[in-house]
Amino acid sequence: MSHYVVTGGAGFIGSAIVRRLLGEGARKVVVIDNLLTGRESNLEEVRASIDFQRADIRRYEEIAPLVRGAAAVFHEAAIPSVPRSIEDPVPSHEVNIDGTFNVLRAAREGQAGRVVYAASSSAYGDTQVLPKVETMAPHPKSPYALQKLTGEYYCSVFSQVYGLETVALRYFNVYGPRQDPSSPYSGVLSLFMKAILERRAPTIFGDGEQSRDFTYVDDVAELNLKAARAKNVSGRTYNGGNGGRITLNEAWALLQKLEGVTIPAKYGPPRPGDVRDSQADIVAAVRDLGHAPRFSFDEGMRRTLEWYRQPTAE
Ligand code: UD2
Repeated sequence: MSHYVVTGGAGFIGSAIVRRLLGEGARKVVVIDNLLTGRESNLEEVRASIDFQRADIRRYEEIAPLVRGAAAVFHEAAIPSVPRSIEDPVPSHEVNIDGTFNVLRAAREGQAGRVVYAASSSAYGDTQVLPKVETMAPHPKSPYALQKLTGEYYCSVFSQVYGLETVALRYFNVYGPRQDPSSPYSGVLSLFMKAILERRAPTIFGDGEQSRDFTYVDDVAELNLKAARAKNVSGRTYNGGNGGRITLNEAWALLQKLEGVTIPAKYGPPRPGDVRDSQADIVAAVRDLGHAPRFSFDEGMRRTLEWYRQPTAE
């Protein structure tokens, strides 16, 4: 029986893909995760339905037998974060570039069906024009952005020269339940959620007028499944965003409104490697993959806040 593989399947986005696959009736889902940032608790309610393998994508021999013959591989395992990659570039280089190469090699040698790769909107860097379209030249501003872009190029080259089916999805600041707020490198909205529930001021780096196309995790999981099925897209890269644009000041204001509190944010210096504005043009993803994001920012934030409010969250 052919199976699905989700690398980083115990992580925030990977576990959402696992749940979506099972929801669609997938009978065998193999999760590859080294639990560096992933957590088994993210898979708690589906634990009995999956094959969890604690393995590291940096070690080809660990992952090759697991990937062999897969119907599709969703490659989510990564060390994210722009500032982490600046402060400590070696681990993210090894995981994001060497690890991605290993996954592609394992898929090719093991004759897997298709690799859907978690790329990043950071590849664009600062562009003159918004929204950002896939035809724009990339301008990575950090090791992380470059590493994720390199993965895209590897996907495209494996498609061209080896005939491996690949699709890269440039995620745009994904947020939602299960995003881990426990590290200074965590996604900003998870840090905002934790701060508001603890009635603390968050720190905003810069003036807070930088903007992001915050994309709800279930919309990204759905897009992954569509990308695994779409026809005539091999080797291509698509924006996996929502299409909107919210400033950090707006996001913090919304959380204060939802909680009925007034807590002015603290402001610190701008963060090195930061992109100023980010917004996805989703025309190509809608046309070729059937992308159809369902969650408005308000709705996604409400759902996410409810999740963080649970005593078992984190
Ligand atoms: C980048 C990518 C995103 C994804 C992510 C993975 C862009 C535009 N986006 O997200 O697609 O690949 O990397 O890590 O490149 N901030 C604060 N206070 C905090 C933490 C963050 O103000 O306590 C700011 C930060 O300076 C930035 C914004 O919030 O301007 C978003 O930061 P982030 O780390 O959540 O995500 P970002 O945009 O680096």
